[in-house]
Amino acid sequence: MNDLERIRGEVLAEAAAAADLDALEQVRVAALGKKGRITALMKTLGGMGPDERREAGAALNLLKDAVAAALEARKADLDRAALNQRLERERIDVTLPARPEAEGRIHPISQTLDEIVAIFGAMGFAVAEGPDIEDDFHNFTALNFPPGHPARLMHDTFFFPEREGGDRYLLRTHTSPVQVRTMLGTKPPIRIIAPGRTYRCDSDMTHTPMFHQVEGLVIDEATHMGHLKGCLVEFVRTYFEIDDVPARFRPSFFPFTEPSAEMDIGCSRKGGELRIGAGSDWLEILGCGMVHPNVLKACGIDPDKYQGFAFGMGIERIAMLKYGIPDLRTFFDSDLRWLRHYGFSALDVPTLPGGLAR
Ligand code: 2U9
Repeated sequence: MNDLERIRGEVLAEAAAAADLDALEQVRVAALGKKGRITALMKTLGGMGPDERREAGAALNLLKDAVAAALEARKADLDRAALNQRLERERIDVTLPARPEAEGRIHPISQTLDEIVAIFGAMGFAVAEGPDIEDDFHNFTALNFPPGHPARLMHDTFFFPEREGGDRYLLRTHTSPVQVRTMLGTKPPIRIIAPGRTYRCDSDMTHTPMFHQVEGLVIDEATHMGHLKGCLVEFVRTYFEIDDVPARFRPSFFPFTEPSAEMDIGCSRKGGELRIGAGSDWLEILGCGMVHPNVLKACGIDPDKYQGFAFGMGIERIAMLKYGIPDLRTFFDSDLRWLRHYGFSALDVPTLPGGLAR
């Protein structure tokens, strides 16, 4: 018994003295490893009679547990100390002013997104986010895509392998699941925009497998199509910084809105150059509509009491239009010369009073 007490004292002292994780591991191996001193004592139990073994076994188990707990506690101390040391070493002063001469540029997608957030933020919209990896319910079923509906196929979905039980995760094909999650978790009134990455298995001159969307959702007891029109006309005028840009709404179809529309803005294509504003041509800019009652129901909202509108647009597309970027695929090339040309200064944060883009 005295031997066990002595071993316990020695191992605990060695653990306390271990200066780092490697030294502590050596203490553990010497005590509890395959050839450790406590393991060796455990092996002697086999040669004992039943009574002696019961008594010695219990004592050895106590010793083993005490040593394991002491090693664990010391490891937690050393881990904490290592982390503190690292935090101290990697400390940066985030209050230091940014260096204007810094060469980094803000990517046009980030800039456009910040502009969109500034515009809708001023109208009282909050930003909502959700996971890129989604399930069938949030990406399709809740949005009134019936099983087997052709619109599901049109989304060119990236699916993950089937799980036990038959269902499979997918990469969201639009940011709409964010609005579904918001409606399931919040009581109206709701006024959000949902910007983020979306994925479709499509790649050519005008499509990339990952692209960015921003969608919006307003739900309350009184919002109607007049509000949708006013909100979106205000958005395009502020975004393109043209006060009198003409706008028109054409009937369209989406499973999740009824009625649905596409919004065009006026432009001119004279001389092969696209100019947004008054002219004889139209340019499609976004899709929108009143949220379908089936969608409200699927998201736990009473369609007899609440209604509202939704809209969606591609961020690359509206960035290309505003900044004259001709080729969609260059957004994802990580070409520094392109970024120096089309990128924005880190200090030019877009605000409505300060101006959106300089
Ligand atoms: C909920 C209810 C309704 C979002 C909407 C569109 C119209 C639309 C496309 C524009 C170009 C996607 O990037 S794009 O290809 N989107 O036209 N999106 S209404 O409607 C919703 C979303 C969520 C719960």
